[in-house]
Amino acid sequence: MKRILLTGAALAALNATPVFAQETLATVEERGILNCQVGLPTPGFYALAEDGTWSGMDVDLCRGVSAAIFGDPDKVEYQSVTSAVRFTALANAESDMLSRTTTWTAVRDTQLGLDFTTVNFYDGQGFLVPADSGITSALELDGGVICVLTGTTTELNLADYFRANEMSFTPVTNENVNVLVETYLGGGCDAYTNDKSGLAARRSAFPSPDEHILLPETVSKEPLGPVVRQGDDAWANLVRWVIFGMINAEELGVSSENVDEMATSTDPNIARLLGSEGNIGEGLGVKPTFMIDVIKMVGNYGELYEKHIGANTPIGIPREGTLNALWTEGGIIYAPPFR
Ligand SMILES: N[C@@H](CCC(=O)N[C@@H](CS)C(=O)NCC(=O)O)C(=O)O
Repeated sequence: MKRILLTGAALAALNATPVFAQETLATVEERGILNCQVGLPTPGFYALAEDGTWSGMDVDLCRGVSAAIFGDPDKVEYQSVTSAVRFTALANAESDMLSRTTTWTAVRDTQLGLDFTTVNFYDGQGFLVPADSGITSALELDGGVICVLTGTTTELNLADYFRANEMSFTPVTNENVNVLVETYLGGGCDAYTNDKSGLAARRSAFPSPDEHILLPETVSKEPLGPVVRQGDDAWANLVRWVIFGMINAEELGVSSENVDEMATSTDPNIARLLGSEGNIGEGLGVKPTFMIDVIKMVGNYGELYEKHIGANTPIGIPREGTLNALWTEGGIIYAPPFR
């Protein structure tokens, strides 16, 4: 009996390994829909409106891939799952890509059967506290109760940071970010910790955002980016080069506003990006002018940033002078060339 059970488990494990290698694009085209995994609705990154439409920085990467494949940014079905189950859901092929503030780490990249494509936002972990708590530094949180999301790098860094600083803490954990935020707002913990972008996003939806402050410390590196299943390099390339295309577009001054005029540009870098010269699309399984659709229908990297999370949005994450500025402006947003 035991042997039979073991055999069953082994078979289940075998079935879970990707039999989809090199077939994702064909599967998506045949289905006519891109299955894109996001998290529980989060302002700025993957926000859900009352009418059921999704929007945000990470959602626009799904839309960009959809535009590249279908010439339509909205052939996407969004799958909203918690951080704790995101990798299993992707590995089981419930989605074609995951685009939801996920940190690229060695273990995730090498031990889960997954592949990180690139980084679309450089972040770091911070702490949010009530302004009237009087706390001004994370080093004052010794002995505190900290709200932290299960299944995240946040959980691991929290333990590292307190241990490194010889401080103690009591974690309050939950898989559901909404439950955790309610706990924090109800006074159930002294601080809420997450990626700083995530804290800004959540705070923007608080009843009184001004009553909460972000402490100055950044306690980790959180390079966030989309993830695909390992074993389909062509698919990983497509996701990666759509994002590289959005970054190159910003660098070259090509936006959703001017892309039609730019399509006839004689600048060789622009001509290759927009497909009037060469055929980068061929190696990706899409048409030569795929980036025209992506930029026209979704936008360049800078447009996405300003629209969803920039200084003039309720999320209000400044870009200038940060890692997320273009490399030509002192940041590290840099894409390899289209050639
Ligand atoms: N970057 C971390 C955590 C990312 C994370 O989960 N971010 C926030 C952004 S607010 C979140 O709560 N997302 C909603 C969810 O968990 O579904 C990781 O990859 O483990």
